[in-house]
Amino acid sequence: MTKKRVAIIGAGPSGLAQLRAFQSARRAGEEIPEIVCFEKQRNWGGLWNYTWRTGLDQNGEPVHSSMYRYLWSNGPKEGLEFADYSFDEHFGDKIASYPPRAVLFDYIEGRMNKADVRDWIRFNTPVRFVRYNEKDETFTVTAHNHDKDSTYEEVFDYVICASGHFSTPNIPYYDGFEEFNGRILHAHDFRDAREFEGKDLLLLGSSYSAEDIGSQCWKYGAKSITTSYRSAPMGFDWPDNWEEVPGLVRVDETTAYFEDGTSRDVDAIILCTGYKHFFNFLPDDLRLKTANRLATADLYKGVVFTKNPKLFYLGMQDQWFTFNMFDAQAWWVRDAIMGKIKIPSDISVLKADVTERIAREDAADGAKAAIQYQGDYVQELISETDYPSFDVQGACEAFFAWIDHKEDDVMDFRNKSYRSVITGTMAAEHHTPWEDALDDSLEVYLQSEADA
Ligand code: FAD
Ligand code: NA7
Repeated sequence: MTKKRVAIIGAGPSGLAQLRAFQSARRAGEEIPEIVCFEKQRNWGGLWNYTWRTGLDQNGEPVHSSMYRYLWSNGPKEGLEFADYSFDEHFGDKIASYPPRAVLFDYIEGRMNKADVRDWIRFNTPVRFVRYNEKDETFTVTAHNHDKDSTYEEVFDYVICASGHFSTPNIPYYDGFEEFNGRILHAHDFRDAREFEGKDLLLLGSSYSAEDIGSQCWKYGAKSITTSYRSAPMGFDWPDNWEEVPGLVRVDETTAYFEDGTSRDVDAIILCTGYKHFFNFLPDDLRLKTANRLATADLYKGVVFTKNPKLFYLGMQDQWFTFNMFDAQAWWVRDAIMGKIKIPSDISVLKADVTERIAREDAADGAKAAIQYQGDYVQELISETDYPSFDVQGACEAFFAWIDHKEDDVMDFRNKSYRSVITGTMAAEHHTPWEDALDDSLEVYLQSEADA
């Protein structure tokens, strides 16, 4: 019998979780399908693979990463730790709770190097299109090998889409944008806060990007930050030169005008207005169309595409939990593909599951209830596979404390420490408070108190 073939699209944290899931089954002596992972970038890590580029990459493809210099984890690392590869194992010593991007990239990479599956990935190879073949229930994947500059087709039995959903910017238009004298950019193209030193900045949005890019710019010397909210303010106790104002109405050459009748002169506008689930390589019958929410549309168990259960999506939810949720999903999808978990054949059962998840999310009120909702989801999936069980509730508690710490002081929460739910290790206190730590390199972050 020929081996089943599985295509994974993307080698970010979700796609890598999928590779690790299959590798762990193989290591346990199980017969696994043939795995091919297509990755458009030259390296793995997805958004965590930093690039200075914006716009188009060296191949003319849209740049994937939305991350920027000086980005530190926006939640405690104790909420995302891999259950099969602890921070202690990777770094050999305890580290602080909010590592910068390079440190988390190193951690992601460490687990994959140990799994030794890099040769399952075809780098520099975007998937151009996927077609479902009704006759033999297979998928034809068209990919572009940029090293050879050639496109080719291959046939697979299953497709797992792990291409991320924080890469294609949602870019609104406001009156006067074409007349504004300063720079207007989306968060996706933000790279270095130092560019805005001494400037008056307007940021649109009231979610993670507005909070974090505003904080970066504040830390690296912006003159003032104004954040404009559409629905509700973030409501933190901001530093003196940071103000939250209602929705933007229009701008002219130099000035932004808001719904409350106030105005501000600003030098640049950063649109922290979120991202689109964007899959231009998928036809209508295979393409997920969902809002950015915890209970996505059309995904049974949050991963199986109800309109074609041989197609899976990873990491398409809005995210409190990240790496460990991708693991929970990847182990579950592996077992579904390998026949250890049965996907109901009755589509009404799949749809009912989606409806129930949406209703339950709608009933969850506030951030802590949303965290609990997603924690319960992670728990649900891992209890159906052999993913190493861990104290998911403990991870929820770390997130609850994080929410409280942000309420207390949004410029100080990254100085807090949490206990690992995997090893029990209490995180180190970082040698330098976040506000004063201007060098975000791995080397400096990992220095001991004595060396710093
Ligand atoms: P991605 O990381 O987006 O990876 C998707 C991969 O698919 C990429 O490598 C991409 O090149 C590839 N790909 C896309 N299209 C194709 C194609 N057609 N063919 C082949 N390959 C393709 N999470 C945290 O836990 N902590 C944080 O501090 C944090 N900070 C964040 C900051 C920002 C600015 C953003 C945008 C997100 C942040 N996140 C954070 C959340 C982030 O979504 C996850 O950590 C994680 O990167 C998601 O992994 P993923 O694999 O699902 O998607
Ligand atoms: P989010 O969390 O999707 O938030 C997008 C924000 O942008 C949100 O506050 C929206 O307001 C606002 N928005 C969207 N459209 C508009 C328009 N047209 N005008 C004004 N404001 C608008 O995206 P983020 O980039 O902050 O975070 C994404 C990920 O990056 C996150 O998971 C982190 O890990 C990092 P709303 O509240 O909907 O009215």
